[in-house]
Amino acid sequence: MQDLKTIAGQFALKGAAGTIKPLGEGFINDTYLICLEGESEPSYILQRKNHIVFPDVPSMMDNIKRVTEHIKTKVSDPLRGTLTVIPARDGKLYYKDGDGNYWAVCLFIKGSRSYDRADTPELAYQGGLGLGCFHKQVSDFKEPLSETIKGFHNIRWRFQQWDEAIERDAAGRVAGLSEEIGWIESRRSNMMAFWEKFENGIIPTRVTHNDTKISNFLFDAADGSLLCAIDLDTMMSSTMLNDTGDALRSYTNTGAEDDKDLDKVGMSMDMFKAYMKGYLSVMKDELSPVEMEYLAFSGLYITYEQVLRFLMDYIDGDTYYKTKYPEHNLVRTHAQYKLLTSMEARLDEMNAFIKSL
Ligand code: ADP
Ligand code: GN1
Ligand code: MG
Repeated sequence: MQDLKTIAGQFALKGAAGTIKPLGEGFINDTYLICLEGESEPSYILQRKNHIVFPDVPSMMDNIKRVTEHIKTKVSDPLRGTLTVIPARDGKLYYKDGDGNYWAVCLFIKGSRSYDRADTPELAYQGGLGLGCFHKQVSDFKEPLSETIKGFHNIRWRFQQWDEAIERDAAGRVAGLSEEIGWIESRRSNMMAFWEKFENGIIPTRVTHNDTKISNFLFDAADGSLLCAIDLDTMMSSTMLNDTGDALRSYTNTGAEDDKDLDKVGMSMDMFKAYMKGYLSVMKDELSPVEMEYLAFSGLYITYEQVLRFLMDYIDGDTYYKTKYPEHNLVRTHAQYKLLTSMEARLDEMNAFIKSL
């Protein structure tokens, strides 16, 4: 791999790159902070985009550029209200190095911070507001977006991958996982029934983010208020319920996504209420009755899908998600399953709260 300074030098930066340091805990891309020479504050974010996961990086960057330009026309501060893509010196939105790696740069949003978990209802409220604002900003974006990952939240496609993974049993782990596989199979028809409503057009198609965990939003470091949605690689056309679902999976969890202590994992109604208040304060009048009806269920859907994806990756021998230790994907599976059962137990309560709003 070329050295990072040479790679950064391919982009139209406002000076020479000084220090470049790794950042973050993302499971898919590699992220770095670029400080310009002589400066100690970062000015840019450099990312190596995982082109196995995202097979068409140029189209993905084109999605991001077009949607962020659209959002910029709607926010009071275009440099902090969304990402700003910095092109390469040849005008492309990415740079492909000699080893076939794809790189992209965006402006570092100064005075921002992100969180790994929501521990106050105020933060959950801001997060809900953030997703609501994002959905509203893109609601009149009518141009087609390319599908950056095939069937990303399409459970019909995920079941096809799942059946193939079980059949392949690449890591020889299937025999020891009958309980976990049962968790998936016992809910299969219920989850398919939901997705069929989207396939049949009963649930509408919108521009969606698809990776709305808390760390993919930036907040103002000074006052905690919402700035913008980031990590826009998975933006595609789908149902907004993917986004509320993934957000509920993330914001309402009282433990970590990969908590080994299952007693810590569960769904917090307080965070749920705060998140929904924030989200619906922007989106209430935009949603169709069927979207409203499935708002609470969306958390179950995406958490279920996440259990399936972590378990499937474990069955495949850990080829998709970055892992820190050999059983990591199985630990994630158990923690997300605990969260799922906790959500299931609170579904009626969640629905009642949404009605009350
Ligand atoms: P990954 O795909 O690895 O999850 P992200 O795009 O989510 O990468 O970035 C990882 C982290 O880097 C974010 O959670 C956030 O803390 C920080 N970050 C990313 N982009 C920016 C930006 N433009 N300005 C400031 N911080 C950023
Ligand atoms: C991945 O890239 P990152 O870390 O924001 C994954 C999400 C999962 C998430 C689980 C492209 O998100 O779908 O929900 O991990 N992104 C992709 O934490 O697969
Ligand atoms: Mg991220």
